[in-house]
Amino acid sequence: MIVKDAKFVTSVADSAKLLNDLPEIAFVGRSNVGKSSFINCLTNRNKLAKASSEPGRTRLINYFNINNGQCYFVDLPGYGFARVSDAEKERWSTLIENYLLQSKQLKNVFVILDIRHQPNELDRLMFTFLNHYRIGFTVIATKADKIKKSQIPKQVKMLADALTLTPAAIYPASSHNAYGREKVLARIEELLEAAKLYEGYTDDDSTDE
Ligand SMILES: Nc1nc2c(ncn2[C@@H]2O[C@H](COP(=O)(O)OP(=O)(O)OP(=O)(O)O)[C@@H](O)[C@H]2O)c(=O)[nH]1
Ligand SMILES: [Mg+2]
Repeated sequence: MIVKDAKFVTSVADSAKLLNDLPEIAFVGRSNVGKSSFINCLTNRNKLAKASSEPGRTRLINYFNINNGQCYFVDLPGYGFARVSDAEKERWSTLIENYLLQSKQLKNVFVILDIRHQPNELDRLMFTFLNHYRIGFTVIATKADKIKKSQIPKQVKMLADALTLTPAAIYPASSHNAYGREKVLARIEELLEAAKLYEGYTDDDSTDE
């Protein structure tokens, strides 16, 4: 996929107002792991999604229209941010959960992890949730610029072992130097194409009645 155009569309605080007119790729992960930065990296737009060194920056579901209708990238609030009230935590997790279960056009969830660290308890819960509801996902190991290039395969293997995945299923990346960007964009293209094929089988748009 070549991102030629990316536009913010809307922020949604209520799962009754989810969009459903384009295929969606959603970005989830721990608070401050780099979800919004990764969307900016993929779209090559510095300030499209609001990123911040303060955790808890993204508080709503943000939709970005990619290439004038090819798909939405959906930026979600992070999980596991300690310094918000229990009520706010509950609101965010309900919003994330409702989004993942109710969005009609969700094609794949990109789970963003920090390449330096083992998945934590909340990351594991997320994978259990996605597996349980059979929601397809892709693992992105970001902040790869924070380690030596020679260490990347070792860290990818560490994450793959922790998640019982094959290392090939994990995409190392960096939003700061765009490492891994092209492979992730190719993956998105593949997912969108596969979703189209699948729709071709399920939609009855045949002309011979
Ligand atoms: N070195 C490095 N820093 C990164 C990378 N990606 C994000 N960051 C930094 O990590 C911090 C958090 O980035 P965000 O993109 O706001 O993270 P987020 O996951 O959207 O955070 P919330 O919306 O609060 O959940 C910022 O200070 C970013 O500059 C990366 O690939 N490399
Ligand atoms: Mg964010």
